[in-house]
Amino acid sequence: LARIAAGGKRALAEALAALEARPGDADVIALLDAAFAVPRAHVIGLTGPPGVGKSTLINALISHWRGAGLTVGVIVVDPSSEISGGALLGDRTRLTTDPQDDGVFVRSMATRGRLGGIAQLTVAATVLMRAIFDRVLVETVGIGQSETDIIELVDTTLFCVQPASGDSLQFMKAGIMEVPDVVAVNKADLGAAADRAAADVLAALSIAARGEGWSIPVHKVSAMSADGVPELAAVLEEHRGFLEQRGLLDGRRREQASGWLTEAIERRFGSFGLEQPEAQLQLEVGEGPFARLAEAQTALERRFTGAPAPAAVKKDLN
Ligand SMILES: Nc1nc2c(ncn2[C@@H]2O[C@H](COP(=O)(O)OP(=O)(O)O)[C@@H](O)[C@H]2O)c(=O)[nH]1
Ligand SMILES: [Mg+2]
Repeated sequence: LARIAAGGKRALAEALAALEARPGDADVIALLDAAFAVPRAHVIGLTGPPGVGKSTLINALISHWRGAGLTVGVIVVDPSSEISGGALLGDRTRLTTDPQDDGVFVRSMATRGRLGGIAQLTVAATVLMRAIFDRVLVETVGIGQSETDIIELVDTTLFCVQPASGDSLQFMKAGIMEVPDVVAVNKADLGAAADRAAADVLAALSIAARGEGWSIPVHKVSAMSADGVPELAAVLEEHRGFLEQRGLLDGRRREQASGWLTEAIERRFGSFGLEQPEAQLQLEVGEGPFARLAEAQTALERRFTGAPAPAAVKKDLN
């Protein structure tokens, strides 16, 4: 992990390639659990409909944070690969970062035809990058389920809306307003329309509070001119502070890890698999889910293929 952190873009790219190529290898699993144990970044998810300005906002946030000496990792989740083989997202290279700057790293990931839930590779990449950077941003392209799935992955969810699109109201009706921790009304340079959108969102939020004692801020920003970006960064920081002060951050991350375990087992072995004793997994404080998942999968495979488990594996599970 230290070698990857010190090795710049190339070392990280190689590590991510290993996660993708051989996710079941013992060294990969050990790396991920080691990374899970030393979270460094505040992980922020950006959601919102296509065209709202998420990528532009990410560029602006990167500049802001790099200017403050903070390192930034970005993961762009691209569910369009399910539909079109990846061609839908012609704009996904809109992120324009300096290739010489080792303090910023962008990686886009296809979700490859999986059904429901966050792809395991995205989980793994987030955990690894969380151990390395000061900030990690996860952008979804805002199609369907990925909007709400992102909450399983991040500390803070930032929902982006834009003026006069009708999107904000539609998303609120669909119940998405229970998801975000912070709302950004982008394209504030459009003037009065942005004020109206902000008022609409505030009105909707007043009837859909998320609870936990955090009232969701609605922040106007122009990603293009960077107006309001430092203030937005400060609001995001405040949410992280809130989670830490209330002792919610570790709990949120542990619940997420348990969720990944459950989801991975269910995806592979169905709900019947989840009911098996091998799948009853409680994570210790600070314990990563990756080795546990690999053990459980091995044990369940043995059960379902009828092969007797070797003594060593039995002992571990008891
Ligand atoms: N007027 C205005 N246009 C913006 C702003 N931010 C983004 N855009 C434009 O909105 C379009 C979509 O932006 P993009 O970042 O690709 O949106 P994404 O699909 O949510 O990632 C682009 O043409 C941007 O130039 C903004 O603050 N003001
Ligand atoms: Mg984009």
